[in-house]
Amino acid sequence: MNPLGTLDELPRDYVEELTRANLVPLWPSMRALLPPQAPRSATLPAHWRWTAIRPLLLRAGELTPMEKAERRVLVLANPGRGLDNLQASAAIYLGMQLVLPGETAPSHRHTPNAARVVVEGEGAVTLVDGESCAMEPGDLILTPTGQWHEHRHVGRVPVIWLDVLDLPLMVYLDVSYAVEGTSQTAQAPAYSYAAGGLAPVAHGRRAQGPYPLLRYEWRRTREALQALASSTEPGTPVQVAYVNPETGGDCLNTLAFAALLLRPGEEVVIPRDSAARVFHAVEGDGEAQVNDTAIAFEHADTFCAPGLATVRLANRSSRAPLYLVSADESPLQRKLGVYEQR
Ligand code: 1HN
Repeated sequence: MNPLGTLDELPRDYVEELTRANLVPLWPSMRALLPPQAPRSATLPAHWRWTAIRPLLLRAGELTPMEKAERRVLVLANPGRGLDNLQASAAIYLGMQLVLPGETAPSHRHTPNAARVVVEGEGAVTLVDGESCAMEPGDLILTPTGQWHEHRHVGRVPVIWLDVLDLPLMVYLDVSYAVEGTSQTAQAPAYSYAAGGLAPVAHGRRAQGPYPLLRYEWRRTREALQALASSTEPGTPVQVAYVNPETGGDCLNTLAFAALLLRPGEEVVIPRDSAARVFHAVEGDGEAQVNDTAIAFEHADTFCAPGLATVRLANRSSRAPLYLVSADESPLQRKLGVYEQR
C-alpha cells in the first residue's frame, strides 16, 4: 500500500488557508480512518475486580446521598478509550450501581437502552413502565429505550448491580437525553413467560409491543444452562442467548446478551467476531486469555474483549461450575451490515 502524503509536506500558507475555510485534506488521515484489513480499536482488554469496586462503592454510599447522585454509580471505564469517556467499548457503557435500604432512585426515561445484572443483595425492585421487576442476584433486567424506570429498595442490605448501556453510541449519534418523571404505580407483569417454548395468551392475544419480557430470572437461566450442558460436548461453550420470547430476536436492539456455563476444568474458545464483548462472572472464578492479556477473574468481576480479539475462557476449578453473563455489540453491527466472524 502506497505511503500517503502528510500535512507537514504541504506549504504552511496552504494549510492555513484551508483551515480558515474549514477545509481539511483527507489523504494525511486516510490510513488511520481506513486501516488495512482490520479495524484498529482503542478498546483494550480490561479487568475490573469486584474486590476493588465493592468497598469503593459502599464508600460512595456514605459520601454521596441519593439526592446528590440520582444514580449512585462507579463507571467501569476502559483505559484504552480514556477514563473520562466512560466507555467499556465503542458502544458499551458499564457501571456498578448501589442502592441502600430505604432509598429510591427516581423515575426517568432516556434514549439509551439499559440492562442490569444484579450482583448482590435482595429486596430491591426496578419499575419499568410500571412493571415491577424483582432484583435477585444474577437476574437480567431490561430497561429499553424510552421506557420509564426507577429503582426502589425496601430490603435490609445494600443492593448492587451492573448497568450495561449503549450510552456511548447514543452520545456519539447526538441522540442521548433523559426526561424526569413522577413515581410509577407498580403493576405485576401482564404476561408471564414461565416455561421455554410456551408463549402466554391473555384475552385471546399474544403479547404486543417490542419488549414482552423485562426480567430474566437467574434461577431459570441457570437451569437452562444445566439442562443444555447434559447434551453439549466438553469444550463446546454451553451458552444461551437472552431473546425476545415472541420474536426469537435479540432482547435489545443494539446489544446482545448471553449466559455461559463452563463446567469444572473446562476451557472454551469464543468464536472470533467483530463485536466487542464484556463478561461478568455471576458464579465461580476463572481465567480469560484475551489476545495477549491473561485475566484471572473471580466471582462478580467484569472484563472486556475488543472486537476481533481471540478469547479463551477457562474454569480452573475442579469442582465448581463457572457462570458468566456477556453483552456484545453484534445486533448493532448486524444492522449496519458490518458484523463479521473470522
Ligand atoms: C441510568 O438511567 C441508570 O436508571 C443507570 O439506573 C446508569 C448511566 C448513564 C445514563 C443513565 C439507571 C446510567 C443511567
